[in-house]
Amino acid sequence: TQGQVITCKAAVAWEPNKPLTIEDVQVAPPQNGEVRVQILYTALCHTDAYTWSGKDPEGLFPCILGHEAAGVVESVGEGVTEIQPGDHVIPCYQAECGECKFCKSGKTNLCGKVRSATGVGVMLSDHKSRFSINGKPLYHFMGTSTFSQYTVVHDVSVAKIDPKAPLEKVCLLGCGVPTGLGAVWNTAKVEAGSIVAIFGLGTVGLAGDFILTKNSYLIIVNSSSLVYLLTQSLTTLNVKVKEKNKYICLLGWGTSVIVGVAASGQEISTRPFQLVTGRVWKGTAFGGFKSRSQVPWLVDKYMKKEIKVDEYITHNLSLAEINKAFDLMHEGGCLRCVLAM
Ligand code: AHE
Ligand code: ZN
Ligand code: ZN
Repeated sequence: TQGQVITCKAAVAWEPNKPLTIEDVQVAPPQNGEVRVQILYTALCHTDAYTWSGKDPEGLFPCILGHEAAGVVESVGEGVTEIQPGDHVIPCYQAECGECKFCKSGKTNLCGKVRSATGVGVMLSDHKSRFSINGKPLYHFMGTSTFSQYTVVHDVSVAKIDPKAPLEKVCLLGCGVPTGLGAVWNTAKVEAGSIVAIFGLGTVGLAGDFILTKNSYLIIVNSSSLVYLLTQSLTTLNVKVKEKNKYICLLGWGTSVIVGVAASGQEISTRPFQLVTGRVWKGTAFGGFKSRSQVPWLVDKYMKKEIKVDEYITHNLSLAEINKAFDLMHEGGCLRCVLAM
């Protein structure tokens, strides 16, 4: 298949809120600096639902959604040196090129190399899509598009992992679990003995909860009721709830960390007094983890049983059942649903 167009199944989002349809799509060979990956397992995250809903200002249709997955490299384009066919990988929506001013700063996990292309649903080298149906292009999503049996990603957006790791589990290390862990470890830098409140107990919130209970006091806070809290993912919390968590920050150094997405036009605000008095208000993307260097490290931690992953998987379905998987997610009794491709 190397160098050839692959026809495979993918779930296509034709327009906002219209059920996804499983289609035969054509996946072009990887170009310079690109990798074609056979996706074996993908999970769903609320951000997929958010973009599907039409509320994402960067949302483009028709597209192939999906960004929390694991698979095996099928082929690589020219100039790709660090990844080979057969490597086990996790696609990463946050790239790490190691060379841009952001990567070199040592201050952030954000990378500037491919973001301008991934934000408009295309590949960097020629600003085109590698996906099509009978010649009609489909947009990429978050540089990952994992709701397809084959996808093409930038080489800077793919983490090579231990081939012994179970792909049907570690696919979760592509988004939700690292976001929760990293919000605590990297962004809030929670110290032993801290008092911490988590708003929302989806996969992201629970991932933070799990590591916090070891060394801190955890309060579970929600505006309405515990039932609501236990059935909502952090990503879906509205901006009013996101805003509220600053009010409980401790004077002097209390820190509020914002995670997840909000619809186009929605904003958060605060009285200057909150910041003048030393409260810190920040956010985190992918928990502050550098993707290519730290996702393999998270996989190793999972293999050593130092972090949990299996516990977040409440449902297993197939790609053909993807609309049902979205329904489950909205019903609330589901943390992560993993689809076998
Ligand atoms: N397109 C959205 C932005 C979406 C967003 O903020 N995404 C998060 C990850 S959500 C994972 O479930 C993120 O890390 N963003 C960093 C980045 O570079 O996109 C919008 O609102 O415009
Ligand atoms: Zn996500
Ligand atoms: Zn970079």
